[in-house]
Amino acid sequence: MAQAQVVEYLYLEEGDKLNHLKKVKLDTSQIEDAKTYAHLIESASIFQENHRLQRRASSNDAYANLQTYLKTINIEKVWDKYTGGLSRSGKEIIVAIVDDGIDTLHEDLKQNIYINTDEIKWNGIDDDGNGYIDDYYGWNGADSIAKVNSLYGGTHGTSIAGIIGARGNNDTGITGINWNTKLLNLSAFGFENIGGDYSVANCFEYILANKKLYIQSNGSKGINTAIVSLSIGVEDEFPIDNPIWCAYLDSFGLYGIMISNAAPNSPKNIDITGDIPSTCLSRNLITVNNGNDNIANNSAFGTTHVDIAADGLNVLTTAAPSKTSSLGPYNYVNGASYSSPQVAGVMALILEASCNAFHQHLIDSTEQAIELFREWILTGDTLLALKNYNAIGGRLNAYSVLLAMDKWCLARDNTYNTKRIASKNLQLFPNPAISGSLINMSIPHVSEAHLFIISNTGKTVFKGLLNQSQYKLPALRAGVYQVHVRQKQRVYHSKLLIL
Ligand SMILES: [Ca+2]
Ligand SMILES: [Ca+2]
Ligand SMILES: [Ca+2]
Repeated sequence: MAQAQVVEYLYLEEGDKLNHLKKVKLDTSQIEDAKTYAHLIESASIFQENHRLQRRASSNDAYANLQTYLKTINIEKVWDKYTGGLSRSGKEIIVAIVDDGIDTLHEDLKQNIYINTDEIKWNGIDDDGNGYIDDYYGWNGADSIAKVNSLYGGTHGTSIAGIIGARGNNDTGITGINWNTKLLNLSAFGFENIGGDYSVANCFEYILANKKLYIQSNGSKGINTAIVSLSIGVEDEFPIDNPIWCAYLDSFGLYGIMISNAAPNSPKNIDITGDIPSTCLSRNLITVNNGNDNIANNSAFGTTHVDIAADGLNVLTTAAPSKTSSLGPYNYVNGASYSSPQVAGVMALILEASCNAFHQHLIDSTEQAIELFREWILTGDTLLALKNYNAIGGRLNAYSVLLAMDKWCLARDNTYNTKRIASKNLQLFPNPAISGSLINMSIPHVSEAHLFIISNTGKTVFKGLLNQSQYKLPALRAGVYQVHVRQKQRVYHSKLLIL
């Protein structure tokens, strides 16, 4: 369920010069069939999103330079190419945070909170038919109700949410690893501010039931959770006494959902002492401890059940209303609870960046795709000082993850290396092309669509039925052309440069 979002577009009426650019705001939920949109596309010689300018590679958020942990994971080199948002096929990347709730009204989080727009809040009815009444902002698994945040809850969850996805480049506060993402708020603590296996199981069930519904309904219902962030658990326990946790994590694996989990904050070897969920054997589970150049004094460790470290010391992130500091609704926090969300955040960013071939792999060969994704995430910096503390003997490096993914995708998906264009649904490659050469296009549902190539003066220089995904271009003069694929009221557009 795509969330409605107002996007500003620029257009030029046919015959007008570039200095007559006009602006129009459209709700993305209406765009695919809005008459206004179709009309504009028909009559305009230029039509494109009014993209917000980005300062390359670093955000404009006031406190971003205080987020030293982001430098440690080498995130800026990833931001040169990807800052979070929709996947290549236009899907939202949803990260479920199972914790004590998120301050959904926080100035730097509210735009990135997942909203179930098919549900009407507080009318006592399950409007979207997913089995959960009024689940507009998420779900409270402790009290089995839709109201997620208690007066006391949300201090821990709000800090986690900011690391994964505080809004980036909005001139406000900090920046998340994902500038744009969707954070699903699930509380396992509820109004009593007490959590147990039962409340966790309810949150897990919410994720699973909605994922199943999403798949069964071909995306028209349910919630497509991709990543689960866990910074909660039960120390000194093994799977034999905790079948519920491990069964749910295994079930997530069947649907290609990855989990990032925080190791405990006590200096012990959990391979020996146990920990749930860290000792669950699910391959889609990655357990993270707290370390940078060295292991943190209070971090748990284990070369079998802990996979990788991330820096959880002095992590500046978003703060719940009861935890504000001199920086406003932001504060410094410490612990593996804040290491794990760095892995969850990188998982989401890499999933957003990854090629269509990987997303298909995740559907067709889920088990192998999970192994591959796991391998990418665990491509970290190895350090002698971390050697005996986790399985890779190292810490997270987001750029290394990107390179590992790049390598796989470049070898398998010839759409991967193409720059994404204004319409997220139509990819054209090669772009630029040479007049008369073959071009390929990748769009959803090509049946009964028409292809138009329009010059920069607004003249249609080619039109034809689009019944294949590869086309021989007509002879065209060098220049920039708009390529439209029109399907009933839907219009996908891209630009093409002919050399
Ligand atoms: Ca519902
Ligand atoms: Ca409702
Ligand atoms: Ca921000």
